[in-house]
Amino acid sequence: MSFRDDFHWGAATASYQIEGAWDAEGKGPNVWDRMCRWPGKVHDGHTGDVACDHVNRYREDVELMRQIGINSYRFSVSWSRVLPEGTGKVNEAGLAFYDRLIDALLEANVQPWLTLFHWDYPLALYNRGGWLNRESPDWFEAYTRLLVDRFSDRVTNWMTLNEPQCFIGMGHYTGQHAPGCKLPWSDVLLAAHHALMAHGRAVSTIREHARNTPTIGWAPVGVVRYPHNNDRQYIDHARSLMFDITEKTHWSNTWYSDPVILGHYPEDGLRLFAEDVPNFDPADLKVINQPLDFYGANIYTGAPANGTPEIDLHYKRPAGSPHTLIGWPLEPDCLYWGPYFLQERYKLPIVITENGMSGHDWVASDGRVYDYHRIDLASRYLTRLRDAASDGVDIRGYFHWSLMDNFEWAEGYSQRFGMIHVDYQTLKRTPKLSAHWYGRVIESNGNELGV
Ligand code: GCO
Repeated sequence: MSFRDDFHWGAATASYQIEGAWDAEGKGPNVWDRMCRWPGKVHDGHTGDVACDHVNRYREDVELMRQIGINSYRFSVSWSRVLPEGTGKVNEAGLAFYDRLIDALLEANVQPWLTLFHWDYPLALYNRGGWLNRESPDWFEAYTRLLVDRFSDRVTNWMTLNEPQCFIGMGHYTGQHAPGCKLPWSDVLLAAHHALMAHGRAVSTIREHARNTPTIGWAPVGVVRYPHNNDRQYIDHARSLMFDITEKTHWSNTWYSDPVILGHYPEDGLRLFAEDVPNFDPADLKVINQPLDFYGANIYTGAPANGTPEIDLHYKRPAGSPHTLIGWPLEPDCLYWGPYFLQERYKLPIVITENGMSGHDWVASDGRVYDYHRIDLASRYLTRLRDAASDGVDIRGYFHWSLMDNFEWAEGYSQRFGMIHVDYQTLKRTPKLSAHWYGRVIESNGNELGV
């Protein structure tokens, strides 16, 4: 068995990380535009002002997608580009940009997969309380409606939120990401609750108003654990490390996905967070819990479980273990067991909405980019994903993060995640060896994964 014939072979990006044109043609500022201007917050004072200049170079980028041979492209819409104040006045020039992008994708036979929110929250709404405001789900619903009315004749694949664990946890608890808040747990959980309501309202809006039958999912992230061998006890240990909430953390899978898919917050989390859990109306859970068509999983790494309590959440690897430039350990098994456990718990088809690595990639003197590490990593991870598919996990697609090098949030441009190299001075694009390799993988529908 291999991947399905209709497998979605894709690459992913996000608006703030690639678009640039930060104040062009009526776009309003977002929380990242602001945070990049605070000294010390982003590596070397980098900003997304220009990024990959994708707003002006999208045609070239779509042409590169066509050349690589991907059939699906995951991107996000910049909320404040289409609604400069987050609500109310519509910026036609912003919508027109996404019209052009979507049309170019369809012309190139690349299916658009649209993420509604990948972290670039409108500053005007942040100034009204942001995710802490009980009205924030209404704002998100109105924004969703605008996109559905405009794009659902051509877009059928929708994702609501990207990684609530990050924009809530790192944005509102640790403060490393925009909007840069360090709030007490009670506020963090309230912001999370509103974001989950926004998700639910968006799903209902898409279902109700899309012109073509939509396929709807979301793209959370979370801890992935795998058994160190296939003994029942290790499998059970890995599952419990992946799903049980035993300490206060914003990385939990279940705190976010249980309400969304199972309709309730997890008991262990409720006990642990106790008085910090917001006093919400039980009817909120009905809003949050909407049927989904797939579970989008962003998976980069994981850790083993071998049944001994010391291999707990804070597993330390032996010295010298392989890891990527950003420091994430090479763990191909996470692309078998992550989807396996997620499907077992949530009973939804799985789409890998992100997977990839950052490396020390540069253009060699012969003009090529020799990113053998990325090829090796993707080959090993895809092999395990294919094993999962053969063993019956319903895997619908794989989106490599990222199509091209881009602005890696607090790390600025120091981390290159792309299959296409971007020279940030000239904005020249150079497909890396991995892009050529990925094209061959796609041609063989994942049967040829050799390096
Ligand atoms: C995330 C985001 C992406 C990142 C990528 C690499 O997972 O943090 O979805 O925007 O750039 O994951 O860190």
